[in-house]
Amino acid sequence: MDKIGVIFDLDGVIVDTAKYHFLAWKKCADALGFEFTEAHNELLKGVSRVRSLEILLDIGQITLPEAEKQKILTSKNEDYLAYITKMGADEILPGVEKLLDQLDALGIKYVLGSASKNATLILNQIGLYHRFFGIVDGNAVSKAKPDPEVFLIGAKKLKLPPENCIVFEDAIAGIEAAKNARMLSVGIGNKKTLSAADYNFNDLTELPANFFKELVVER
Ligand code: B16
Ligand code: MG
Repeated sequence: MDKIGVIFDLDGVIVDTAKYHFLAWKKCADALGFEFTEAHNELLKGVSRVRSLEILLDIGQITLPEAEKQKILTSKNEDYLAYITKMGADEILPGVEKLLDQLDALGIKYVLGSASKNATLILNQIGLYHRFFGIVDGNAVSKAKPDPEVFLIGAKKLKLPPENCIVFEDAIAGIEAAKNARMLSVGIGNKKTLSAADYNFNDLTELPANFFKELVVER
């Protein structure tokens, strides 16, 4: 029976920080004089900060010099930090703690695999940092999802071959990254949007109690 490990995305799986990214990016768009909607915000999920700004500027059909872009990136992150430093354990998404308890009981290790450079801060804010066997975040990677780099580093931390890792993701780019890493993927959120995933659930509360036991037996 092969050992398995789990890699969790952060935003959209463990917490909903997309709402804070939205508020911070909307402030940038307001200052630049164009509308930025929640539908636009969907395009930024799972995408790096720098890429998010490129998408935002495309939406506003604005071209800016590099120095201006750097200023926006800094002020956006300051605004975002103001939101996330107020976060607490009450913002952990439903089903997360029960799932981590289940993994602990089964002796299955888990790491974080997130595009966010603020992942450690967020996990500390919600009191879950100490539970992860390792953290792979936006500071550790040079290539963004759908490149598999973030998850392949996660597999190394778990000391497991990629084929023995299961990724929980809420973004299309994240599911693609898991596929590119040759890992099993669990899509959390809209089943149609995440149809490329091996398994789909609307949220973690829907995960069957025997999900991992059956996976271990199957492999
Ligand atoms: P930061 P994830 C991603 O987190 C977010 O989904 C995405 O919207 C954000 O742009 C990215 O982190 C970078 O975040 O500005 O904090 O470095 O879903 O990969 O956990
Ligand atoms: Mg995500």
